[in-house]
Amino acid sequence: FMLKEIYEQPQVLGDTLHSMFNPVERTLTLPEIPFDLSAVKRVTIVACGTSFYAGSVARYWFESLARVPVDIDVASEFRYREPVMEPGGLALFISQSGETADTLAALRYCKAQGQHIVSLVNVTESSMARESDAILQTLAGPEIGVASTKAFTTQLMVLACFAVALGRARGVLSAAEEDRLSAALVEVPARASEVLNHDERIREIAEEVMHARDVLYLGRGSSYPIALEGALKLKEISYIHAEGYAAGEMKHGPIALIDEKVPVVVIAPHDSLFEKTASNVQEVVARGGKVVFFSDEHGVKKMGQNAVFTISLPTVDPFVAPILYAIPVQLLAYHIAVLKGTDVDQPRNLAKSVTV
Ligand code: F1P
Repeated sequence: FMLKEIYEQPQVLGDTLHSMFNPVERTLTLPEIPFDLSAVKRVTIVACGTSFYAGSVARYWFESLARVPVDIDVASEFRYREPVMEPGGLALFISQSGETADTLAALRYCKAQGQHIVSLVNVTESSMARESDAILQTLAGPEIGVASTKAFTTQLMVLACFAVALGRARGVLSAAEEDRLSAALVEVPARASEVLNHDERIREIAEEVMHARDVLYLGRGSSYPIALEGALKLKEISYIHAEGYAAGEMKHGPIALIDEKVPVVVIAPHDSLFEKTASNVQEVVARGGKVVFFSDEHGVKKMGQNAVFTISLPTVDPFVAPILYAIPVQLLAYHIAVLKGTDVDQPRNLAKSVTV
């Protein structure tokens, strides 16, 4: 199922986008939100696992495009730390299943704190959807593979549209900026198909990486949660130890782990943070780390010679890069797991939905 679901992504990303975006009039229409988005002073995002990383990307989008303060936490911490919340905030819960126990408990806590409750789910007949003031939905359909793939990228698509809508409602996005962002979103399904063309090359990279005991993933800005998600995917299905780090954190500790046996997967679209990430890559290379470099034409031209493996992904507006860069990290984990002979659809110790 996992590979099938990875390959469905261009289609379900298009379906999800078109449920919110009119390509002819180039306007974004969200499902009905029964409260005033323009009055929202704070957004709190709560989720678990891969859904938490989708929320972590959304934090960058909400802050930069809507200039709204954002809190984010994993539900298993949030629900027990009893956060202080001003009534009238927007609390956003992200869950493929809509049934994850910790996320549901966090939702109920936020409701008691007078928050407007919005859930982003794949399944609208779910507990979270029922208990929410507004529902955002991916059109990915139910996901069968335990490791989340199409749910993640479609969650990102919805969150990107929501960020634009929030920016517009708060009056911080100009019409020209909204046009640029919309154009970038419209391109995503076609660019996602192009990313899938790198599948065979990623399988070749997997043949090398599969022998590692530890793998590090690095990213900066909105690529940082993609690094975290890449590491999670690899752990979940191949049982190789992997960690994601903010690229700039390397020198604060993790760089001590680097030697010629450690593959370092770098998520580096050529955006405004690229040069900073590039200097982190040089630090890794200087210590013998084997860099797997996911970038685009510009990025590969500048830094590719430092990497052992490079993949040149389509050049896109940096806004939508996290949606596209999620796909090669899914494929890398998938191929490593298949080469190692693990059951990618039913990884040991994992349940699709954690309801207790
Ligand atoms: C959250 C989640 C999934 C993960 C695994 C366990 O589920 O952590 O991201 O792949 O299946 O549960 P959900 O709240 O998004 O349904």
